[in-house]
Amino acid sequence: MRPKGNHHNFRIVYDNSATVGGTDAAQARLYAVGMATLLRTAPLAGELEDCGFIRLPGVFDAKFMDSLLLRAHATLFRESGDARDAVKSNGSLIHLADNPEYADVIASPALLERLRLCGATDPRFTGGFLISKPGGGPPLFWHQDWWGWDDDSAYQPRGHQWFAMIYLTDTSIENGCLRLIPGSHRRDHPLHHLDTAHSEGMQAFKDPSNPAYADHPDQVAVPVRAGDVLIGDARLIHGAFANRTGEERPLLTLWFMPHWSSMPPEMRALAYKGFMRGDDIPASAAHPRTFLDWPEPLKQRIAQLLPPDDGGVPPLRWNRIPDFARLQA
Ligand SMILES: O=C(O)CCC(=O)C(=O)O
Repeated sequence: MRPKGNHHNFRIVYDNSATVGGTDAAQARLYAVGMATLLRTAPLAGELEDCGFIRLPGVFDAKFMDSLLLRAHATLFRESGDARDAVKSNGSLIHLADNPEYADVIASPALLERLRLCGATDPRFTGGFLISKPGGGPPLFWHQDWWGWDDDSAYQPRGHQWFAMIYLTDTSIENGCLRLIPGSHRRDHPLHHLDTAHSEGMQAFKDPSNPAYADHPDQVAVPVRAGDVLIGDARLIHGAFANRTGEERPLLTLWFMPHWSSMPPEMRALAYKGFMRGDDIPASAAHPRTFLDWPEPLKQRIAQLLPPDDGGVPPLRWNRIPDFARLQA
């Protein structure tokens, strides 16, 4: 299957022959990508614009991945059961501003190089989370993460915010890999019209029968190997399968604005507000820590990626809901 609106030479393959465990996921198509794509820059940017995501294989080596996994298990050990229960659908939602031990991956030269290969002109880091689905954890609800839908540029091919997802173990449909709807960052899709995705009830998995947790015929499963990086457009509809194994499936999601200096100033102001934890994601403290609170030796490690406070411009309205009429049909 090729996503609609394909102007570029896609290297994406949906492997329909793969069988997957469990009846729920039996129809999921698997995503794979040709290695040759990595050798050419412009097609990567085009692929991201057209499809909404890219898998970059083998960015980090096994030793580094093992050290990240060790740190993630330690972070999860400190997280309370109640905090994890409150976001049962996500599995955990641990802000990295509270956990400076991930500074090296945020500022990793290998990651920065891949962002540039995907077309980033002036990438700035605005936040990140450890999202870990425990063994037996339910599916993650369908959602998109973009908050700047009030600006006209949100309806253009080029995305203003990307995720870099770094799964710390191999993933599969069995242990809760990512699933997504290719092209939904620009095209209207029925899943855009579901109830507010980031509500507390949705995060807590209050109503397991909500269609936001269910399989969808358009879904594509994106299993990865530990060390791969998934780059995606914040507007893309995505979720994750349930974890039907007994093991944690940890993920670091890092958020970047790839074109900071050419973003509309009002959008920069809102991105900066989010970076300062003025977003809509509940924090456990009244004044949550920010990356600017890190002591100098830690802050220095990520300094080149931090967004500047441009000041003086009122931010755009925080709006996670697209104007459906302006999405492509
Ligand atoms: O848990 C996952 O696999 C996906 C997490 C996610 O949707 C996100 O980080 O935005």
